[in-house]
Amino acid sequence: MLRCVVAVCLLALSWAQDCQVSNIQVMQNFDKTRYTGTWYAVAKKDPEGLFLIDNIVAQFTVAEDGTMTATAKGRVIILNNWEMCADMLATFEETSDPAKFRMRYWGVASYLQTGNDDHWVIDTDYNNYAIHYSCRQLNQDGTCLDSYSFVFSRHVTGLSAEHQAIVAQKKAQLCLLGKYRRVEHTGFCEGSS
Ligand code: DAO
Repeated sequence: MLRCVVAVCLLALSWAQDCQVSNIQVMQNFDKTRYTGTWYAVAKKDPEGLFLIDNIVAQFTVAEDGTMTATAKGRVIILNNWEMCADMLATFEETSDPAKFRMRYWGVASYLQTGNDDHWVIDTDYNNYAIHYSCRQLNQDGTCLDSYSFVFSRHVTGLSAEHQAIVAQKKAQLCLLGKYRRVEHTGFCEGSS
C-alpha cells in the first residue's frame, strides 16, 4: 500500500515537472572537495549508443589548484562483440554554477569513446549517494532528446531504502522515472590496470 502511495506521489511529481532542461534543479552549494573519492554506479539511464555497461566505478580527485579530474572503469563491448574493461579519464571545466561542469573524457586506449558532455550533479549527501545528469542533445521545445544519468553510491552494495527514496524523487524531477536500469558489480574490472 505504502509503495503504491509513493509511486502515485512520484508520478504526480513527474507530471508537475515541465521537463525543461533549463529548469532542472542541481545541487545547491556543491562542494567538489567533499565529492572526491570512489563512487560506484548502481543505476544508469543510458544515452543513445550506450558505452559503459556495468562494473562502473569512478574516482574523483581535486588538485591543489582546485581542478577536478576523474578516472573511471567499466565493462564495455566494442567492435560489435569485444568485451573489455574500459579505463577512462575525465577533466572537468567549471561554469558559473558550482554543480554544473563540462566534462571532457577519453579512454586510456585510443579505440575507446571520447566526448565532451555536460556533467551536472543533481543531488548528493557526499557520504552515501549522488545523482549525475547529462543532456547531450535538446529537443526544440527545450526538453532532452538524448540524456544519460548515473546514480552513484559510496558502497558497492548499493543504497539504503532511505537513500533510494530520495533518489527516486530526483529521478522524477529529471523526468527519467522508470528509465534507469540496475548496474551490476561482478568484479569484472577488478585487477585491470
Ligand atoms: O556510458 O553510455 C555511456 C556514456 C557515458 C560516457 C562517459 C564516461 C567517461 C567518464 C566518466 C567519469 C565520471 C562519471
